[in-house]
Amino acid sequence: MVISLVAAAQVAAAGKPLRVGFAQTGAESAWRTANTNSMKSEAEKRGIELKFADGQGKQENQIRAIRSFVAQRVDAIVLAPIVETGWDPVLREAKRAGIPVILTDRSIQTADESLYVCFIGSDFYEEGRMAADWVARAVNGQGNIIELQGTPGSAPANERRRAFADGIAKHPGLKIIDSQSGDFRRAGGKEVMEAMLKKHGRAINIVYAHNDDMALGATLAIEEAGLKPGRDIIMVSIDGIKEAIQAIIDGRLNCTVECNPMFGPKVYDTIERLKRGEKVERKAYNKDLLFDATNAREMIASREY
Ligand code: GZL
Repeated sequence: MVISLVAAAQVAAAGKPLRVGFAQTGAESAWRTANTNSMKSEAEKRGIELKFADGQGKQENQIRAIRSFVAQRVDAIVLAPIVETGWDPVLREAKRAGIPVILTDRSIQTADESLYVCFIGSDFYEEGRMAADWVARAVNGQGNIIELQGTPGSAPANERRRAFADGIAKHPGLKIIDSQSGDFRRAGGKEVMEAMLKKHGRAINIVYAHNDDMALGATLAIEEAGLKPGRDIIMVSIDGIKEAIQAIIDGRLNCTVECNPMFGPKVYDTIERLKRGEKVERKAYNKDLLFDATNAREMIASREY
């Protein structure tokens, strides 16, 4: 029986490891480190050839990496886009090369929905809403809030800001008196909090940080100012890293909303389904929990990141 060239190529390809290009945002936070580790360790476990590119916090580095993955003709491209806009030209190059693109962690704004196959990550708006509801209940709807924003232009910063503002709008006694970006970095959270304490002093009742690293950095500034984070100033953030849950147990943080980064398995399952010609969900949201003094002790032992 004569096997066609295409069939022979498919048979040959069937034996070769999957080759995946991953353009990661950077290494700005403990969350990001856990996310990178999940993608790398799961690829190793499955024998997937992962070509990893650290964007180092710059969109142009991620764009360069995607072009390199297209040139290497990988089987799939995974992108955790640092910001929401400016991706159409390079994603059109991947589309022309017939290479599927999967967005993980953060989404993009585009008029051409065909430029990526699906999004896998968390619902940032829901996280911001959960944080706002927790604050409203904790302080009976009264208090001045300092907001530490994530990376300007990023989906998590945009959505968590919008959701939190929508959430506290129902409580006229809650007011965001100042808001500035700490770029999701611990040092950024500390620096911004130092400036906010100088500017607003004891008028600050609550800190809402878009991620735990900035919140933990802010606690250092609050302590250096002779105040007790978690008591003199209520501390609420997002990510759910183990260090933040420990800070809740220690009374230095009050609440963190999970944003689970361990989605390597889900990403590779999706790619393997695509290679088998199966349809995949357009958006696959991770389930996010909330941690505070009522559950931090019982939950910390089971935390993976
Ligand atoms: C959220 C992710 C954010 C985290 C930060 O999915 O994009 O970026 O909340 C990380 O810790 O830096």
